[in-house]
Amino acid sequence: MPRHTHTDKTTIAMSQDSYYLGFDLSTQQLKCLAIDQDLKIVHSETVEFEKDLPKYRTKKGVYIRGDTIECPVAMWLEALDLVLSKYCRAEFPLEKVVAVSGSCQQHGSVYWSSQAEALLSQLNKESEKDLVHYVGPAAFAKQTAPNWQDHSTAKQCQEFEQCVGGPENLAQLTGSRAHFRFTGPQILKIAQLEPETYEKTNTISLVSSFLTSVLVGHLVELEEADACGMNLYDIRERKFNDELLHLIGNSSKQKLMGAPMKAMIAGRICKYFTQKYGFNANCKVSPMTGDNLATICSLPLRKDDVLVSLGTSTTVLLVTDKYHPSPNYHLFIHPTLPNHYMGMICYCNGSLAREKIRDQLNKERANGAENNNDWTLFNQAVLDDSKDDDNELGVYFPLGEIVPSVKAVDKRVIFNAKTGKIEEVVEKFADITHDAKNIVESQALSCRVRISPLLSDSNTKSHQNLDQDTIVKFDYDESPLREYLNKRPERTFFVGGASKNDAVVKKFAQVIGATKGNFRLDTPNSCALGGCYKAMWSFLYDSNKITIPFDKFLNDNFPWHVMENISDVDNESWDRYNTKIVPLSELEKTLS
Ligand code: XUL
Repeated sequence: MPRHTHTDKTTIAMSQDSYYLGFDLSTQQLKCLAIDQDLKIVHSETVEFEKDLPKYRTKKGVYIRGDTIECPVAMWLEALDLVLSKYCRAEFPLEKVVAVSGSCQQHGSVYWSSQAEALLSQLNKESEKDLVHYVGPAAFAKQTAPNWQDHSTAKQCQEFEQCVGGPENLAQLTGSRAHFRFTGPQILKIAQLEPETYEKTNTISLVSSFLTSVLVGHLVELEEADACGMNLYDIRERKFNDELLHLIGNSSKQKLMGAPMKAMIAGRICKYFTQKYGFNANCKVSPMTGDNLATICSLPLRKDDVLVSLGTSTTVLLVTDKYHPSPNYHLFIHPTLPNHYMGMICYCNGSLAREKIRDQLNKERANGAENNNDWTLFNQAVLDDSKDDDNELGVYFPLGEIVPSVKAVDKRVIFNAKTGKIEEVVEKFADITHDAKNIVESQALSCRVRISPLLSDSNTKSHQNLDQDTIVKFDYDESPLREYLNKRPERTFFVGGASKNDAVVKKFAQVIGATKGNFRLDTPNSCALGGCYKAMWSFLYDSNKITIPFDKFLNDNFPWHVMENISDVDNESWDRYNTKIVPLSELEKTLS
């Protein structure tokens, strides 16, 4: 494991023309990205499952049967051959690839038969036929892998939570409460409903360890960070929880290969790939990880840095050394930084909720004229600080929300700015421009209060006129207001479609209040790129070419020119939102 050294900026002493590959095995496609030793993207190829492999008849990469959503495993094997043959067709020098890693959809599971090891071992000898020939149906006890979109495990989720005394206990143990898609409940469902399949299963992989196993030509253990997406791994103890394993069945521990892998390198790429595609026999495989985990590796994130992905929904990822789990979000072991975690908060209501207000505003102001996709009026309202709205707060959840866990609702209130108490619930504010400002503010404020317990003290002076002993409740956390007044991220990075909207990111940046800057970047490749960086750092560290930890390595070598500095640190604005914390807590208490 890396030692934390404090050397100056590193320069990487490498022979010229070394390349690193990052796979991204996601729901709809397999991408493979190559970077050079300067971290520059030099090549990319993609296989789209529905379009390029139509014989599997998937819809957007999956089979849907009611609540059950699965992917054909053989399709992934064919996609791997296809994406690498595209590299060969493009005459990319795969012999110069020093290391590979990658990103895979999280939670999905692959059920190998007792013949799997023998069949995989053929990949160490032969390459005449295709992967699906060697690793054919006989290698699997089940030909499909449950997909993260599956929601057929309500019963098993209940059993998981009951087994350890409730959602809070499960979150304390495994970093998350039970979720339909999490692999433990998925495996339990198979053990209960398909006992023959479970019996025939010798080994269970996550999608990430499946791909690593194929690349090295033998079964490898789960990657530890991705194993935190199973509701089975005791994060503090760093081992599978025996009670939960017992709930699934006695042999579940053996099927999961005992314990996850902690090594940086899983092995060398096997002969199949060297003979068929010209990889170098020394090419190292660093364990693939989950896609969100790879995403945090794609940016130079250090402890107390936050990544806000503004898409249809909003996702917040952050790096922390505080193990503070909650049933409302997820904690995973960090894939490349020892003693650190990745926090992940998933909101349902993001862009769509903002678009709804934008459309209403446009309709009202334009007298029905069609200018619906135009953000001009909305953005003016968001940045208009002349409004008399310091005592207004609104939540806008056109879809049921995950954080807080409530049904679809819109609610607007007027509060007392001194006490924070809600004075009145109102149907409407003075006009709809207030909603534009309030929706962005409350979305950002929700992020701020949820990340707060995961951040270090920032030693900033803040609002003195508030009663700092007032107890504030968000989800399962109850603490004095004081706890929220001194916790600020160092840097916030904005990605995703809506991060292109200047007003939205500016407001989020003001409310979240990073102390060392706010950045934006356009990253269509983040998962695969995280895989490339993981491959590169793991290889260099493992072969003693560098001694610095991953975060320093990436900060020193990151292509910063791709990053836009969007706004400076704004202490005054941040301070203003302190008065809205108690009212938000009070407002959320009234929702169900
Ligand atoms: C995370 C999750 C999704 C999948 C998508 O918990 O379920 O982000 O990883 O690929």
